[in-house]
Amino acid sequence: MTRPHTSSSESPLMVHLLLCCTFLLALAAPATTAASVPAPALTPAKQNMTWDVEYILWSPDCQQRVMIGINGKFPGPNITARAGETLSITVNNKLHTEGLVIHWHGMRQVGTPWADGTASISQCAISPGDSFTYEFVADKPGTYFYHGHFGMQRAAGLYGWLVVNATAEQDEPYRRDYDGGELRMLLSDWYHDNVYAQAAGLEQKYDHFQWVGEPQTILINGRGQYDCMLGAVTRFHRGIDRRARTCVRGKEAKLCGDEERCLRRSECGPYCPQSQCAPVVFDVEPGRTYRLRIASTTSLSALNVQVQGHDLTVVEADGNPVEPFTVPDIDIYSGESYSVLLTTNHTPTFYRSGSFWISVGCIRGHLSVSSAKQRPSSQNFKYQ
Ligand SMILES: [Cu+2]
Repeated sequence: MTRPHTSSSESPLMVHLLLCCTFLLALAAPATTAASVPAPALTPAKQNMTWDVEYILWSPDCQQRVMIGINGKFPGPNITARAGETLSITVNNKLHTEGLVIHWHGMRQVGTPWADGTASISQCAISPGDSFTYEFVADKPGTYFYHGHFGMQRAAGLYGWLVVNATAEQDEPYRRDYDGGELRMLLSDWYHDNVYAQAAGLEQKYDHFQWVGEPQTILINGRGQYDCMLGAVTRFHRGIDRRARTCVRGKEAKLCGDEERCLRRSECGPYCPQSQCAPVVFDVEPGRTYRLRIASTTSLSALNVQVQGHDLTVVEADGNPVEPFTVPDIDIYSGESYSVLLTTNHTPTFYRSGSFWISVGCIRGHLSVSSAKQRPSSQNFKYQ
């Protein structure tokens, strides 16, 4: 494999990346560890699922749009399988006006090429009102995802995780190198123009290939905050604001539940944790190593991922173990996936009282002089 391009956090490139970034907060040492995925329990040899695929109204970046959801939600259900397990997924096309297929990105489909989910190649698209059952063996451990593979349905939100864990007999070489559990980041680019407008611009007979432009928001696990730039973090604007009780849920400000702590992202929010566009927070403990799975379902955007103050050791790429190597940040292109190990090796005080940002930004092919002179806004951060 090719070693990913890396860049110093002080470089002009990084300055520019920060300008188009979506940010995600990594917090330390609260009581809960809800975002950490525990070691999976043993699962039966076959999983059966039934999915209704339909249009939904959703606010992935706090702006409501029409999306394609599964069983009423976006992103689609997480699939976590054990290697060798059979997955049987019945897909009901409730889109009414368009065909549908679902592709299992990275699955080898040994003996089941008909289940690959590529329209007009391995199958005819599922007609509106019809159903189709995909059945295949998730045979190889690794970090994968699934997505719509008809028209631009993936860009409309039709995707989700497909993670295959190794069995006890299959020794992933890095299995014993992390003790903190798993964290997951499924990345995508989100455009406010709907996918039909995007497709029309690309395909129109005259003056074709008009691209919709840069995405309005980068989504992390299906969530982003439109038009929210990273700003100064002050004592009263920490990632989790325990004082605020009135939070943004969708377009409206509402009281969060008694058990909920509001989430704040710099000058945006605060958000109820249950909001569709609440910032993603990973609760971590100091002195542990986590396996962070990263995958990109973007339409076009190449992304750069950096965890403030933490190096990343790459151990898996596209379902294949790699010779571990450590980088300050990692580029990820559409369709790629990685596992990186992240060690929370700062002093425990940092994690108890402060927070670290994870930045996910678009990689661009040029720099302007003016932006290169600006300092990254993350320089304003203080741990308090
Ligand atoms: Cu794919």
